[in-house]
Amino acid sequence: MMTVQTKIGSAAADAAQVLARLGVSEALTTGGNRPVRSPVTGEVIAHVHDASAAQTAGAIERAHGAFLAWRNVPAPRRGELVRLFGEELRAAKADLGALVTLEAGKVTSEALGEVQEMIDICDYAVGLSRQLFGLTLATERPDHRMMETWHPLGVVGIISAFNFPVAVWSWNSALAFVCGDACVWKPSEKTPLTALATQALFERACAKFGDAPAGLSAVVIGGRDVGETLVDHPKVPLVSATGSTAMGRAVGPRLAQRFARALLELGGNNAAIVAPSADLDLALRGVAFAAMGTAGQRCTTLRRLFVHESVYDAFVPRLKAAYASVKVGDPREAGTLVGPLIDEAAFGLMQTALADAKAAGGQVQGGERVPMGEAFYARPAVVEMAAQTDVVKRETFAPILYVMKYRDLDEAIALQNDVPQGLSSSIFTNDMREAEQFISARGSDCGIANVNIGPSGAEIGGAFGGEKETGGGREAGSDSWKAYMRRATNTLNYGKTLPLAQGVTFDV
Ligand code: UN1
Repeated sequence: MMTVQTKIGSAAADAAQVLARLGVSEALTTGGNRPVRSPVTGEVIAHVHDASAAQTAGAIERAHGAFLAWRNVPAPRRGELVRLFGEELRAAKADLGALVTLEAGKVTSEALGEVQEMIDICDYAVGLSRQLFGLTLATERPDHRMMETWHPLGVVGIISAFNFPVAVWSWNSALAFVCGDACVWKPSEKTPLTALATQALFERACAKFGDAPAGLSAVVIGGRDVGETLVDHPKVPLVSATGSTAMGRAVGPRLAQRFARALLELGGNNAAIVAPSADLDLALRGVAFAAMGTAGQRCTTLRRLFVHESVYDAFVPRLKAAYASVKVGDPREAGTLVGPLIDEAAFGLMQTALADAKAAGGQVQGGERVPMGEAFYARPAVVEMAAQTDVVKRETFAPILYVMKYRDLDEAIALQNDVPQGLSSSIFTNDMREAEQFISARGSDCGIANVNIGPSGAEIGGAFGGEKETGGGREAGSDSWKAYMRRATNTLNYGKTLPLAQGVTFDV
């Protein structure tokens, strides 16, 4: 059996120190009903307290009260709070990154990248706070003006997943705060500590800001019941939920039932195409990061690879060599590229998928457990498949890359689109026609379609999200802010007569 250096016992001590530096009160992370396990060592590192249904409803009511005041604060002043929060994140980047590593298992560089993504969206939101604009539209009536105004929406419920335990919250909340909303956050049950730390940093920013209304941001920890309270509460007009398609299928209809808005970021089953003209060195790096980074636990992770038959034998052996050599281990150690899976269940799902792939004729390399105490580490797996069978079409949240050979680009695009999910996609090619076809109307059907970069690792400036079972939501950049506001169309008559639209007459 392979022996791997373990650091059992050190994750809990590290977590306690980092939490203290981040300003999280010990009372929040000790003595609670819910154990928090570090995927790095498998140890329990804290016991947090679940919110009851009444406490969750109380947080929503307080947030609603905060919203009633916050909506009157000019948007650029609201931006000032987000600017201060961004400063707190800059100052605490190393500590919050370390906590992301301890709680979600990300390697240090990716954990710091996650905090950087929060800082980036704060900067973006600060600028946006002076750009919440509406249109002025031509009217058919003389001496009239028609325009759109955008108003704060209310309390935004945010349900986040373990794999981006803090960045995805910030995509939503940074925009929501400048838009004049309040936020109530239910973090993943697996990653409540990073949420509590983020909330502590936000409270520091509020103290510096001076007069932010109490309850503008709240964290409610718990399981499904807490999520349901958020989803069903009449004072929550928007719920932004990131997680599995199964979760979205439960949340979406409940929100629709009360005509609330849903912003859903659900599963992905992202593909890349390596075309005959591809720069194979660049493609290798792009594929390796997208498929093995974050131990295959990004919603944008590359899971399916279509390689043209003319470059298959030149490319796939190199890819397999990269898989065999990549360092799997403690994410805190320099040089580690693949950290742990989040828990035993994730490892189990990975093994089931690999068994299914083998049964379907797949040639599997990797996937075995790397022994490291109670934690679940696995070597990333590359699986050569003759066809896109059922196991390839389902999302397994683990580092498994299915590789298939293709002959014709139309066929490869059809296969890439032939899955229920539609988040991200990419093509590696130096042929301009192929690149343009891939991003055209008859190309990728995903919300994100890239050329010569992998499907993961998006910047915050673009709208992030996907189609089909990915849920259709768009977060972060571009015009995503509109989801956090309500639009009013205003028609103003500055004349002395009352002409009716469509030439209607109604003389009394
Ligand atoms: C997610 O996995 O839920 O594009 C979000 C990326 C990251 C965000 C992923 N910026 O991979």
